[in-house]
Amino acid sequence: MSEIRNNWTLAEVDALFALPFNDLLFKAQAIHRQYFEPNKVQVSTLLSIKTGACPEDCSYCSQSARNDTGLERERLLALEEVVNAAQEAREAGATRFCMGAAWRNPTDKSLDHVVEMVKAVKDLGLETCVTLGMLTAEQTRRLRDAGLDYYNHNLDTSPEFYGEVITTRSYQDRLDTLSYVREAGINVCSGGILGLGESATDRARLLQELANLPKHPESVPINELVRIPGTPLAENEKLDSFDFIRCIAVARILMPTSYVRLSAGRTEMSDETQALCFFAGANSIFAGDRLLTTDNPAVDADQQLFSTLGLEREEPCVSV
Ligand code: SAM
Ligand code: DTB
Ligand code: SF4
Repeated sequence: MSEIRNNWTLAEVDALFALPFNDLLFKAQAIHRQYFEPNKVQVSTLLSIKTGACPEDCSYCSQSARNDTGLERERLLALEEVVNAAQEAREAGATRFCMGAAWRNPTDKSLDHVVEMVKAVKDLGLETCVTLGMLTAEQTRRLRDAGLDYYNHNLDTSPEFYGEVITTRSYQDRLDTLSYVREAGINVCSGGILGLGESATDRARLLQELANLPKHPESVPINELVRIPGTPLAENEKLDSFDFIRCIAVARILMPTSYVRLSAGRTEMSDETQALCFFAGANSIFAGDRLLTTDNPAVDADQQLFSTLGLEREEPCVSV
């Protein structure tokens, strides 16, 4: 078994990126097979439970109040709407339901509603995940007591490039929230976005930061930037597909037991690129026609791709 390490040096991560493509993918696939069934993919579905008018200035995001993206702001959804969407996701084969809110942080009152949502979605036999921005230690414990399985909070990019992307919340704020989630005993979901205009070193540093957390996140979403008109990054150049695939492979090697999720950006990826991502060790996706505010491949198209590649959805691990 390959060793689980939390002390990767940048030189080691750079050396992985410098491997010939075939050597890198072979290594990633070999490690993947030590810890996971090679043809199983975990499937999550997303729902935006509170959309738009976010006070943060994340330059990639359709939901920042600073970005004129034409997005309609919506209030927190009612419990019934959330349960209906979760039921649909379960019927479509998802095992985890992820609820996202465009908040800098939840108020204690809004958290009351989210707690109800978590309990109701869990009662359907789905795993639960929420992404609500920064949390206090006390709020994190409330979510744990509600039975929350995962909290998503991304590092997004390297600490060095971070200030070019977001100025209203610091890297340390993000690390603090992640440490509360870890301390509360909730599974950590944390990853980043590629294609923000970062350098190859920034990508290596992002993966190094994730892999050197005191414990690896159980879930590592790797997003390709969705270039949204009205955001400052709308005209960014599309990331080279091989650079994206290499990042998936390096994430797999650095964090052998984590689920690596091929996340946002799949509508712009060919089936062949996605197939190489799975070969490189990605073993989780978001399925469903929408991500939070943007499109995702149609469920039928994903089903077709799974069938072409002989991939199967992982079974739910929570019983109804
Ligand atoms: N407001 C909360 C927060 O930022 O923590 C939760 C929702 S936020 C939309 C969750 C994550 O989605 C972000 O951290 C970012 O990594 C990802 N994301 C947002 N917009 C994106 C885009 N245009 N392309 C790719 N990923 C994006
Ligand atoms: C994550 O890393 N990616 C998801 C989820 N965690 C919350 C969000 C992707 C959002 C893509 C842009 C949108 O749909 O607004
Ligand atoms: Fe707000 Fe999250 Fe979008 Fe940043 S990524 S603007 S915090 S919704």
